[in-house]
Amino acid sequence: MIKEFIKEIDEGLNSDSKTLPSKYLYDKKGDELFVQIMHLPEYYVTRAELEIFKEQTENIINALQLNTNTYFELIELGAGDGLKTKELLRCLDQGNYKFDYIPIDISQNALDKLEKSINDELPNVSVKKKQGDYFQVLKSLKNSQHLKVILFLGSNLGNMSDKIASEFIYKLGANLHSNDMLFLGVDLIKSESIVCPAYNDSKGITREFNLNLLNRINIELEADFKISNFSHIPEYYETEGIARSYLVSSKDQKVSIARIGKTYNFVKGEKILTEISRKYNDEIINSIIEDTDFFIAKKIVDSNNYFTNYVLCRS
Ligand code: AVI
Repeated sequence: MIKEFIKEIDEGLNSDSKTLPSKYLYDKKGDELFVQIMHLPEYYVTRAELEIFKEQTENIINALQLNTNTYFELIELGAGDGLKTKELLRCLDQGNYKFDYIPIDISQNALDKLEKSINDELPNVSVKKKQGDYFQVLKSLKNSQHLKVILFLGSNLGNMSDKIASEFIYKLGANLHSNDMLFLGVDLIKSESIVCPAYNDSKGITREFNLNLLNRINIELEADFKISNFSHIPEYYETEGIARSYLVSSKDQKVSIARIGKTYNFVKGEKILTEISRKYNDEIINSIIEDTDFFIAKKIVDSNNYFTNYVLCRS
């Protein structure tokens, strides 16, 4: 794990346009800050998808073509706090659907917390948590011939480039059978006036979330980043539809990373790309799934037209 961290940080800081992989934003502190982000008034993303799960639960079940006679496995990639999923689980439970809920996550702690809260709130729902890498777990589940419905929510796809997203969806399809479903939640392209504040909130939580990456490198790789010498600067243009978060060096400076044994130079104004958050429309989703085994069967949109949950069917 640490070897990969070292390698990826070194590669990112050595490249002509510096980058740091966004997956490293999520250490313990980063996880806590992201929970705060999800509750921020400016961060509409979580609220918009929650509205779909709350207000259109029956619609979701119909769009997925679930019926009470056919057992299915409801598999969620990334455990999260389950707030949205619990709305669906409640409705499936009340409707006497036959299913197991299988959350997959790399974090055992996140899974344990989620399982406990579902057991408390929905004691009839069977939770079969699986810790590990998404694709390894899906591979192990492939042997069962039961219908599978995969949930990949929260516009997590948006943190991947379109090429990686396409490969990701292709790999999901390779681990499924014909007629299995992927319920994919994505943020839609919208104006700068709505997206920009979501990545630059007035309380500065997103700023802290981004800068925490440098803190993490300081602690885990014994680096000497001076946090006050970097600013959080997000950019988004509606014409392109991609929010990018940068850390920008406010002066010429050198940073040493002891665990790598190297020093890196930063010039004043130099940017480090730490995260992309892609926003979508039908055309982009269609081009992403073009070379995969999925087609769009249905889509559900929130009342503001901010967010879409696509029902993708495995052909
Ligand atoms: C997890 N992911 C979908 C969030 C997003 O909107 O890209 C992460 C995030 N970064 C800053 N704010 C939220």
